[in-house]
Amino acid sequence: MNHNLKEALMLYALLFSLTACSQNQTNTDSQKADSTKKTGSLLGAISKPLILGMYTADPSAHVFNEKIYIYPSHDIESSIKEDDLGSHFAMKDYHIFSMDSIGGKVTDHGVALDIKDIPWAGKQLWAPDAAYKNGKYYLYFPVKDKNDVFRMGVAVSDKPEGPFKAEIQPISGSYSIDPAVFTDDNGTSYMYYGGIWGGQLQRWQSGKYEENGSKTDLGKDNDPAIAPKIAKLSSNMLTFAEKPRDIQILDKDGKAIKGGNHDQRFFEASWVHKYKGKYYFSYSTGDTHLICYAIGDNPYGPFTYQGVVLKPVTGWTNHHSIVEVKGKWYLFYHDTELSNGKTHLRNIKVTELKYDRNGNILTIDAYANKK
Ligand code: FUB
Repeated sequence: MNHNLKEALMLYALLFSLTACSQNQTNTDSQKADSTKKTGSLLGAISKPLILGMYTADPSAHVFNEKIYIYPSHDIESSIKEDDLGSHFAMKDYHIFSMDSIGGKVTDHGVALDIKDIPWAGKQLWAPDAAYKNGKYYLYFPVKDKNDVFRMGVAVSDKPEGPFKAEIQPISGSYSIDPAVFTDDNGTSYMYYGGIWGGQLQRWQSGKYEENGSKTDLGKDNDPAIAPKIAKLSSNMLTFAEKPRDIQILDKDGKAIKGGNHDQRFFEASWVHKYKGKYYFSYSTGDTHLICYAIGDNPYGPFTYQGVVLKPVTGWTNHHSIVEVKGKWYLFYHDTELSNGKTHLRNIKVTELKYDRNGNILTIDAYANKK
């Protein structure tokens, strides 16, 4: 064999074995994120994807038993055409992940809940959250029922990583998407929720689901924006303890943010955390792709708009959680680095979140390293 050809073949064999090796290490799922594709190469990205073996999104992070647990959506390729209602987000199960520390190894605990084990579910398992009370863990999830109406479900486990067993009915009186459960220092838990457009919240404004209601919030620029919802949870964590109430988001003059203010109005992805005695309500602005926050003095608000937590990330959606780990604060978020920009194939990431001395969150640019 010609010497040059032999060298070329050896190089090819070496490259092939390196690629195969990296695939064996990372691809554990049938919906494979192509981990050989430019991981970490997104221009200026400040963080790398936490999970390479599957697509993950909407990360809700919590510390349970001194470990970090992440409850994300599990994105899959459904081949459903992209539309404004998010039909292309056709997820079917949840995996739960844990880490001993930020930057440490991420463990995939496998399928924690499958849509086929939720008796009332139709399709689209969207962004979940989790909570702990009295020795049990609760997984809250939105899914369309068999009539294509989003409802909130709850599933229970003895362990934070599951597997979880779903209750046989949705939470009575629940609707729309993106549950986020915050437990205050006195042990009372509240569910924050809602999402407009595909999340259907605009169809519930009369108190009942309007099947032929508007697909968006557009065209009502001078009205107060559609409000996210809050409901206290009962002590068994399985039902609402009260009729859901509106959450008011006000501007600095105390006026309700208007529907036309797309840089500040609520779209989806509620999250609440407490910092120095104040309640921080953060959320996505959807079509302007920001994560913003507003501060209040109690869990119900009103919350006064403060600013931007996270600038737009690659892909249409922006969805996050904020959690304290060993005295430092972290933002869990997602972008579309692994799929090279496919909106419905996302990957979760984490970065440190900092406050100034007045408690303002310092805005994060997920691609700040490009400067
Ligand atoms: O993952 C499906 C949906 O996309 C979530 O429920 C929204 O918050 C958006 O991230």
